Amino acid sequence: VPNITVDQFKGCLLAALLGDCIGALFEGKQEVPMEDLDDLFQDLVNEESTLDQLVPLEYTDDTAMLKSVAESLIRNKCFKATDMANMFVSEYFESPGRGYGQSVVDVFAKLKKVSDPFQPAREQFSGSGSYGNGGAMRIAPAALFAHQNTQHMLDIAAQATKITHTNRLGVHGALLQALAVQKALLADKRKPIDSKTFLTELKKEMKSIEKDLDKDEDESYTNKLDKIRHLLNDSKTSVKDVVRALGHGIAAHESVPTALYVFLRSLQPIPGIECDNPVSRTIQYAIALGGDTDTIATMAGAIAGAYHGLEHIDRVLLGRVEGKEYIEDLAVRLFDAVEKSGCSE
Ligand code: R7I
Ligand code: MG
Ligand code: MG
Ligand code: MG
Repeated sequence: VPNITVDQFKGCLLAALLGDCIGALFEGKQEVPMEDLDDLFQDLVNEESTLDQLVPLEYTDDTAMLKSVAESLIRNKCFKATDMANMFVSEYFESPGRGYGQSVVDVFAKLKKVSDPFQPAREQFSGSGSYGNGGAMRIAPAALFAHQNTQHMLDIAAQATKITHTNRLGVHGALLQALAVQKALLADKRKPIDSKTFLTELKKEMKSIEKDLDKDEDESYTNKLDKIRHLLNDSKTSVKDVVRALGHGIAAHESVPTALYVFLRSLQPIPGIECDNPVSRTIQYAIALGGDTDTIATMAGAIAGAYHGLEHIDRVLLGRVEGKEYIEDLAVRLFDAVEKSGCSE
C-alpha cells in the first residue's frame, strides 16, 4: 500500500487552484498563441516581474465549488447531499460573479426552495440534465477523501455531481476525473507512470461504468480513452489534433478526457513550453489548447498535483493567485478527515 502524504493533497488542490486562476485569463479563446503564453508563464514564475496589473489572479466557479465539496466532506466526515447543496447555494449567492455556467445558476435558485437536493438538477435541459463539466471540475476533493475505497469514491462523486448535473455524460465525466485523480495519487512514485497501463486500467473502470451503453457509442468515455492513447503514441500530435480528437469545450465529454491527455502528455517536455516544472507545464499546456481553459487546466492540474505533490508546486507562481493559504489549509483538513471518515446513517 503506497504511503499517501498530505503534500499530495496540497499538490492536488493547489495545482487545481493554479489551473483555474491562470486558465481564467484565457477562458473562451479558441486559440492561444504558444509564444505569448510561454512569455506570460516566464513572467509569472519570475520573482523580479511585478505584474501589478494582473495579480492577484482571481479564482472562478471551479474553485468556488471545489471548496464547497471539500468543506462539506470535512464537516460531515461523509457525503451529505443537503449540506453540500446548501454550501453550493450560499457560496454562489455570496459571490455570484465568478463565471458560473449559464444554466447551473437556475439550479441554485431552485435549491433554495425545494427539499429534494437532486430535483432541480434533474429538471435542467427539459429533463435530460446538464452535461456541462461543472461536476468534474470540482470533484478532486471527493477523490482524495475516498481514495481508499474506489466504489465509495465513485458513489460520492456521482452523488456530489448530481446536485447540479444529472446527464449521464456529466456524471460519468466526473467519475473519470475522480478515477484519474485517485490513480495519480496512488501511483508508485519510484518509477515513471506508464501511460498505456494508466489508460488501460481507467478503461476497465469506465467500461464497467458505461456497461449499459451501445458498444459503438461514439460519445463514450471508453472510446475517448483510446483516442488519448493514439494521440500520445503519435509524436507529431499538434494542439489542433488534440482539439479535433478530444475537444476543449464546456461539455464534460469535450473536456475531461482532454485534461487527462494533458496530464499524461505533460509528464514529458513539450516543444514551445520552456518551463520544466511538470505541474506548471501541465497547466500551461492545458491553456495552450484554448476553449474552456480554466476548467481543463484545473482538472489536469488536480491530477498532476496529486501525482507530483507539493514539492513541484512553483512557489512564485502560487504567489500570484487568490486563495492559496485557504486552499493549502483545506488540503490539510481534508487529509485529516480521511482518517476520521465514516457515515453513521
Ligand atoms: O457545467 P457548468 O457548471 O459549467 C461549468 C463551466 C466551466 O467552464 C466553468 O469554468 C464555467 O465557465 O462554466 O454549468 P451548466 O450551466 O450546467 O453547463 C454549462 C453549459 O453547458 C450550459 O450553459 C450549456 O451551454 C451547456 N450544456 C448543454 N447544452 C445543451 N444541452 C450543458 N448541458 C447541456 C445540454 O443538455
Ligand atoms: Mg470557471
Ligand atoms: Mg464561463
Ligand atoms: Mg471553465
